[in-house]
Amino acid sequence: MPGEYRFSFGPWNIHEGADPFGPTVRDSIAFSKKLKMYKQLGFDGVQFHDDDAVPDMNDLSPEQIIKKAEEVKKMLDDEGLVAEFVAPRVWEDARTIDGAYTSNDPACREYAKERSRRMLDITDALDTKLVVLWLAREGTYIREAKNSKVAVDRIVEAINDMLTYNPRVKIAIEPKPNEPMDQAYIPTTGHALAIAYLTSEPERVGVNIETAHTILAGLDPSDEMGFALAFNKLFTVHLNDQNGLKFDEDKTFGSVDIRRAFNQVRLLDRYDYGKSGEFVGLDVKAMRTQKQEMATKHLANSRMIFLRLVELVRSLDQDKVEKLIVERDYEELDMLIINHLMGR
Ligand code: GLO
Ligand code: MG
Repeated sequence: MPGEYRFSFGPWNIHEGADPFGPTVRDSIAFSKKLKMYKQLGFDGVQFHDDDAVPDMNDLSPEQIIKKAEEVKKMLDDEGLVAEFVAPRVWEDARTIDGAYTSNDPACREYAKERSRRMLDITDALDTKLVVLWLAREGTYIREAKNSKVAVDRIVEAINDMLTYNPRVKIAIEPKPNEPMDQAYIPTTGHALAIAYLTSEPERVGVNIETAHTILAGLDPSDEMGFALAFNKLFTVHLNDQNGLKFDEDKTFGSVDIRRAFNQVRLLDRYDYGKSGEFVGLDVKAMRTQKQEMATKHLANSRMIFLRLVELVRSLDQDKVEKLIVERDYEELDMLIINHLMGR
């Protein structure tokens, strides 16, 4: 039944609207106020960057960080929410300008590893067992700047360090082919899963597949998800949409290509995604034009579109689909799907 899915988003999905060409256009909303919006919008899970939970954590001792994170856990409990994952934000500090785990400077790499250990303390304090690794600056602007073989060795080494430091967590790598870098080292699901098998504990490393990132890589999101499912590695998802090859748009799920969204939901629903506790995670941004009081519609709408697509997936005449596949009449199958999506 639609409604059995649990949804999550990160506090950065309610944002002020700044882009590379213009300033903020909406007021900041305090984290505690954002938390109050989750249930109202139909969400149960909160995705965290480490410093969403513990701002200015670089200025705090490990003990202070844990204490602050425990306070945040209490805030979640009070709202009836749970933390879905924690991600180390290792792309804003001056020491990660040239990459975090793949920086050419050993002192900078050590900073990134140390910060990741603090992130893993926060993961325990928030009582989640999932880490997301978006490897934002692990890439180059020019090929000559780094050694791509060594970069992979270093990413594996950093992941091994995390696996050893906190044996309770699983790590979901979030591949993305570009932005902010010209070329990222882990651009696709295939790359992420190959990395998983180089680590010391492959069964603890999987992926977070983001719709827009797969499209930026010229791939199909549902096929990428199918690939990860075949390896039992789809630890979580970042659903959204993307209009072609341009900057990472993080549009409302299904708002560009409803059929592409239908196929993602169809696959997730068919393979019981969510039954082992996985969240339907969103990573969506409101349009910059949206006024303050209307700047959460992208979240409620993405969730609603997902649930309506679950209904469409389940009401599709599967016998007809099978028959057309046997007859190899894909023109008719095409029409069947289009008619179904058009409510005919
Ligand atoms: C950016 C990513 C980013 C991550 C988030 C969690 O393109 O999608 O939003 O998902 O920082 O690590
Ligand atoms: Mg994302």
